[in-house]
Amino acid sequence: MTIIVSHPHREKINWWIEQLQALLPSWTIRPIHDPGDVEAVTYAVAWKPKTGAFLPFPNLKAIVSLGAGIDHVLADRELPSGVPIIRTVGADLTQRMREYVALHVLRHHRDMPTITANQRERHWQQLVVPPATGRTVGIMGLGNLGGSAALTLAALGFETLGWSRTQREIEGVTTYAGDAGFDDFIGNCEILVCLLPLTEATTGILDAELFARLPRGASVINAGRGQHLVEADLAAALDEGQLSHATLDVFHVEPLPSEHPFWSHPRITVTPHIASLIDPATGSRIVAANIERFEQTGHVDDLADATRGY
Ligand code: NDP
Ligand code: OXD
Repeated sequence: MTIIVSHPHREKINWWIEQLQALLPSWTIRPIHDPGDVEAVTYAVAWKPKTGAFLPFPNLKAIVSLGAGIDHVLADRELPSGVPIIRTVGADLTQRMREYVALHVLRHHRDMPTITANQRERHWQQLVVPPATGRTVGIMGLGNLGGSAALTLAALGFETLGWSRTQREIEGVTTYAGDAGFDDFIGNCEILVCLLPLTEATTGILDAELFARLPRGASVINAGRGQHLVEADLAAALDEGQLSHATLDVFHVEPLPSEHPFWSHPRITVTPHIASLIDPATGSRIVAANIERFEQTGHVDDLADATRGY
C-alpha cells in the first residue's frame, strides 16, 4: 500500500509527502525517485510527471492529478493505458477562479490599463464606459470553473455568454455549444475568458481567426492553458488594434522565460499561473479523501475521462 508523489520540484514532493502522510497514516508515501517496492505502489499523486514516469509500477489503481487539468498527465506518451485519472477540484479552487475572473473582467471593463498608464503620465482623463449591463462577456468552457465564473459575472450584471462542448443551462447566462453555436457566441464577446481544458480540439483555439471574429477592441483573458493561445497571433492582433488588451495566467513555457516579450508588452498583463492555486492544506485533504474513497469504492466524483481528454 504505497502512494508515490511526483512533482518537478523536490521540495514540493517532500511537502506533499508530509501532508498526505499525516492524513493517511496507514499508507506508505514515498517520492517517485525512491519508491521502494514498485509492486506495492497503487496510487501516484502527480503534477507534470516525466514521460514514462509510471512505467515501473505495474499495480497502479489510479493517478491523482494535483490540479483540475489532466493534460499534464496525458502528455506522457508512455502513460499506462486504462489507469483512471482523478482530478483535484473543489470549492476552494472554484472560489479562487471566480475571484480571478471577476477581478480581470472588471479591470478590462473599466479600462484600468488605460487609467494606470494615464496615472504614470499624470494625465487626468475621465473615461466613460458602459455599465456592466451594457457589456458582453463570453466564457469558453462551462465546467466547474467556467460555469461558476459565468454565474459570478451574471450576478455582477454583465451580459454573460458561455460556450461548451455539450449544451449547458446556467441561470442568467446565454449558452451555446459546439461548432454549431460558436459563431453566434464569439461575435459578441467584448471580453473573452478562456477556461477550457487543453485537448486536441482546443489546442491553439485562441488564434488569429478567432481574434478576427471578436468585436474590434475586445480583450482576452486566458486562464486555461498556455497552449490554447497562438502567441504570435495575439501579439499581431494587439499591434493592429483588433484586440485592446490581454491578461494571461498560463504560458507555453512556465515559468515564463525572463526574455519573453510578453513580460514587457504594454497591453499584456502577465500573472504567474495563480488564477486558482489551491490552498495546499485543502488540496491535500481533497487528495487524501479521494484516494480513500477510491480505495473503498472504486469510484470518485472527480474522475476524469481520459478518452475525452478532460
Ligand atoms: P471541467 O472539465 O469541469 O470543464 C471543462 C469545460 O470545457 C466543460 O464545459 C466542457 O464542455 C468544455 N469543453 C471541453 N472541450 C471543449 C471543446 N472542444 N469545445 C467547447 N467546450 C469544451 O474543467 P474545469 O472547469 O475544472 O477546468 C478547466 C481548465 O481550467 C482545466 O482543464 C485547466 O486547464 C484550467 N485551470 C487553470 C487554473 C489556473 O490557475 N490558471 C486552475 C485550474 C484549472 P462540456 O460541459 O460539454 O463537457
Ligand atoms: C490546475 C491548475 O489544473 O492549477 O488545477 O492549472
